[in-house]
Amino acid sequence: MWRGAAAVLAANRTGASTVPSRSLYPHQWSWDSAFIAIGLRRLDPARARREIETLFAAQWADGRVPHIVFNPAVPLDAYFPSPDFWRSSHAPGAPAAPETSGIVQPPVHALAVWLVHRAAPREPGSLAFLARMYPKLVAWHRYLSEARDLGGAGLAALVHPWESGMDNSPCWDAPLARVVPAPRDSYRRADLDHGSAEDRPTDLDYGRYVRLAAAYRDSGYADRAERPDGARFAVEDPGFNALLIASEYALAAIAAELGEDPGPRTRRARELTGVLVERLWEPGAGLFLSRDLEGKAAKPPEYGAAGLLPLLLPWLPEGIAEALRASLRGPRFGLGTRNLLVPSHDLTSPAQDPRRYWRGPAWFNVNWLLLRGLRQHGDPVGAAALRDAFLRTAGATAFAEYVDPATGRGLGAREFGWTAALCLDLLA
Ligand code: 9WN
Repeated sequence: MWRGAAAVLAANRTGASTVPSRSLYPHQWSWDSAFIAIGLRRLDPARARREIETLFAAQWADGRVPHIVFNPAVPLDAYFPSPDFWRSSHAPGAPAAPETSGIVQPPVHALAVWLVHRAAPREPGSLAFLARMYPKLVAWHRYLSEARDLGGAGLAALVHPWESGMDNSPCWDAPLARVVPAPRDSYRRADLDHGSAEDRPTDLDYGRYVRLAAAYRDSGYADRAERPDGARFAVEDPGFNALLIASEYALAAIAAELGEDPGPRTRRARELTGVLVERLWEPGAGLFLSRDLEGKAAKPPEYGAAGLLPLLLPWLPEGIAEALRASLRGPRFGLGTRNLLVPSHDLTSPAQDPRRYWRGPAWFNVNWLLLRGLRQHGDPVGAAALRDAFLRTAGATAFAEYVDPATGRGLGAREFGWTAALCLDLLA
């Protein structure tokens, strides 16, 4: 299995970075590269460092880290939306090269940087890597905490479903229902050249993704610009913000390693945890819920696996970690009863679909994060069982992009980057 996973990362390597999938995703993706680096640190720490530094070489002047860094050698029609859609090199503050998208993805990077360093702390180059990354990570977190504080309480808001990394989660159905889809003949879905239409988001979803991304682009990627009716989306996502907080703790550890005072970053992480709980915790459900900043809360609410991710945090107010662990095993997620792995969406929701992308299948990065959460909160037995199911399922599906959570049947792409990388991490 180790050799198989390493072979996937070798095959997906393109120059200084790694693609999620040769067929479906032939460029560099932001949170994919963070997870890929977490696995690569077990194999080749220098390559893990390079993976992250290549991504941050495309950071914008305002601190944002784009969700895609395009490889100029890949034909434009291999992936949609392509660089000619985003037109980043004409956008204020974006690098002149390479071309990138203008939206972001979950900020798992500081955590990845810290874990990469911890794997080989005495290796020549590792401390210098930390020192180079620290100000870039600080700028990235500042962008999220200032420009993206659209709700005014301190959490980062998302302006596009792709930013959650969980594109077509039912959590976005209500906020997306207000978005007027772009005409179907105004773009070409390259994803359907490689993926099966039943496993991917629908045409209606895509029309809305295109509308939102085009309106954001046309505003010059300005987060507070007025956008037309039918082209607005702003949500606070518990998964994205939990990763921001986990990364704040990692920044504190990096600061200490560099001889700086970690206090302000630790305080910020705890303060943000308080805001997360105050704004998004649903005690009745034992889960965190996303908040729609443009309209009323969906009724009934939709519970996604993102609402479990705060389990990753080292400090939570009393009772919350226990409630999250109970939710993992309860009727909504069925871990250890109905399911081998944690599904991406609530099993009791009518919107649940065990094969369609982020509406039910299990994803390996989410399961890896929850496994860390179980370890963190005193459940080594649960974590060991999840690790076992993770490795067996990834191995049996040729490192699938996602799987049916009950049967483990592989779905989406195979030889998927973060699936292979996170196997290496769990095997090490
Ligand atoms: C849009 C690359 C990315 C992941 C996301 C996943 C999917 C892209 C797409 O693939 O999104 O960013 O084209 O569907 O949803 O989490 O980072 O693997």
